[in-house]
Amino acid sequence: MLTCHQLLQLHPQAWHAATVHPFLSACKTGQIHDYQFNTWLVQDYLFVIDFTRMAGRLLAAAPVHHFDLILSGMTALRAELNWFRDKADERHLDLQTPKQPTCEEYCRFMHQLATAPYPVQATAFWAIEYAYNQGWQLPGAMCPPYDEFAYRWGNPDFTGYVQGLAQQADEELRSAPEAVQQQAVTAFLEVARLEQAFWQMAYATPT
Ligand code: HMH
Repeated sequence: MLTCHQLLQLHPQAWHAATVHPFLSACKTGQIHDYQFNTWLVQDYLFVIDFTRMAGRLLAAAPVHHFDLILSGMTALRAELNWFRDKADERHLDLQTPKQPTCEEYCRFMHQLATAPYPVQATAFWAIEYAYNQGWQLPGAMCPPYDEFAYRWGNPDFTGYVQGLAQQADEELRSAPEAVQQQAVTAFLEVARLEQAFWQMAYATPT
C-alpha cells in the first residue's frame, strides 16, 4: 500500500532537491537579486494559470466527497492569481512574458496528467502544493518583503489544506492497482524534478 508519506520516505533526496534551494535561502537572508526574484514571480504566475486549469481537471475526475477540498483550493487559487497580478504591478513587471522552457515543460506535464487515473492526478496535485508548503517554510523566518511570500504557502491554513490533499490522495492510492501506484511514484518524481528546475530558472541569464 502506497501513501504520500511513503513517497517522501522512499525518495528523500529527490524531495530535498525540490524543496531546498539557494533561491529560498537567498529570500530568507534578503540577498536574492531583484531580477532573480522577479523572474521567479512572473514565471510562477504563468505556472499558476496552468495549475488552476489542472485543478479544474482534477475536480472533473474526483469523487463527489473530494469536491469540498478541491473547490476550497480553487477559491484560494482565484485569490492567488489576483495577488500575483498585484505583486507584479507593485514591481512594474510585465506578465505578458513568454514562459521559460522549464515552465513550459512543467505546464505540459500538468496538462498530460489529465490522461492519468485520478489517484495519479490527486498524488501529483498534493506533491505540487506540498513542494511550496515545505519550500517556503523550511528556511525559517524570511526577510521582508519575502516574508509575505513565505506566509502565502507556509501559513497554517495552507498547511492544513495540503494535509487534506494528502489524505485524499492516500484514500485513492489505497485501492489503486499496482500499475497505477507505480504511475503515482513516477508522477511524484517528475514533480520533484520540475520543482528543482523551477527554482533554478531564476538564475537564468537576465534578458
Ligand atoms: C512551481 N509549484 C510551483 N509554483 C507554485 N505556485 C506551486 C507549486 C504551489 O501552488
